Amino acid sequence: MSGYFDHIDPIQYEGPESDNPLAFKYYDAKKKIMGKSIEDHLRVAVCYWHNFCWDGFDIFGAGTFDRPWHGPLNDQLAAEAKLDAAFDFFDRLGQPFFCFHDTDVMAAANTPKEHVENFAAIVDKIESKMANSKTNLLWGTANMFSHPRYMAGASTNPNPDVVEFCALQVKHCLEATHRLGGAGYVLWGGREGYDTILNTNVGQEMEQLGRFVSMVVEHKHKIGFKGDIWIEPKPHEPTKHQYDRDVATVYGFLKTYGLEKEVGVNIEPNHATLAGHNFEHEVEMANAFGIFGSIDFNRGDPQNGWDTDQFPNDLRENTMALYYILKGGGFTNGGANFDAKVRRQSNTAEDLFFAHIGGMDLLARALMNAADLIESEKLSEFVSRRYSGWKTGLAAKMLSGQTDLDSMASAALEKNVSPEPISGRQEYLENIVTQYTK
Ligand code: XLS
Ligand code: NI
Ligand code: NI
Repeated sequence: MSGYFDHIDPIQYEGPESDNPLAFKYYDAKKKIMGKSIEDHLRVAVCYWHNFCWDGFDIFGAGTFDRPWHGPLNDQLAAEAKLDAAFDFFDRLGQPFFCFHDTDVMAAANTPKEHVENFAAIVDKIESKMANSKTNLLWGTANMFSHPRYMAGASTNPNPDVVEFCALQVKHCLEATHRLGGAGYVLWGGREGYDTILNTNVGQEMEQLGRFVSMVVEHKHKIGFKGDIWIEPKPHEPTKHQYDRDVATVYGFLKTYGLEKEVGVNIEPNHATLAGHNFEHEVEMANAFGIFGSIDFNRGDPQNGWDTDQFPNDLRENTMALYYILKGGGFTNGGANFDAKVRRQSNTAEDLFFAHIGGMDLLARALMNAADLIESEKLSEFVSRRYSGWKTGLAAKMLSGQTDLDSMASAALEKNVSPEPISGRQEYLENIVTQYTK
């Protein structure tokens, strides 16, 4: 037991009138919204990496956090101390899930054999921790971007030996996720891409990626893992051009390799921003393609162009996102992972709690707004009226493939009118969102 969080009592719901910064004001876990509890809607997960692994370093300066489990040794004892601290935090915050990368939880390893042994040793410990905690596993993932061996790519590396190492990591991490009852498994391809076309065979790399993800899916079925597999899109950073650019690009990739029924997406709002999209665009694209899976909730900073991974605090943006998430049916296996991190100057135990309490309160509030918007049917009625012309006649025939260009052209000639432009009513609709953002 680290003792690091001892002075912080378990976080309780106290309601919007509370002035206690260490209490929930909106996240009332059991409160029912559209027939389902807030906890079951949001399926909040705490991520291991930013909270318990990152020590506050940035490229200009050393770590600032001085957590007791960040000793000089990255060995099994340090991994166990970190695990104690993580579960102590989970139990005090009371969120239902956590997420991890293999290398977040284990003692450092260099050789394949060491990797397998060190990972297995900590998975045993995680399993016993989970047996005494209410925290479940939302998803696991293999870190195939930090170690120097991955500098030229993970499964898209020109060197097949590196891809074998990837296979080893993913096999063990997927099996551990299965054993720990994880709801999903994530593949984020931070190094799956290239920095310069001059040294890269893009076609070859795409073939590698396609076959690799297919092997992951095959292995999932082989071991009987019933959870989902999700790719997390991101356009760049750390690699200049990343193959999993955005939801639409991922869908194209999945279609190409016949994986669109097997793999979904884990959307991160700030990755959407980096790709030039807004958050709800990515959610609605995933809904449209039927590949919506999970969310890594965070925000970027409008004044800079990188992945700041900050906790969400924009009520309107998240009301919109939750609206489209609910509209698509909400989370099934996925959930709301906070792939978000406190700032480097927020170096105390309290700061970790303020961040998560703020994020959970914000999402609970956005969820209530989104549910009100859904129930009011104001947006959905407008949209369905706007497309109502497609239900009958030639328009319906076009969609079902029962007409052709000739017949459509003749129909236009027959009517012989230039269709009147119809207002898209953007301001009217934006005002509705403003009205429901409360
Ligand atoms: C990095 C990603 C990463 C994934 C998990 O930008 O968000 O943290 O969520 O590998
Ligand atoms: Ni990110
Ligand atoms: Ni992420």
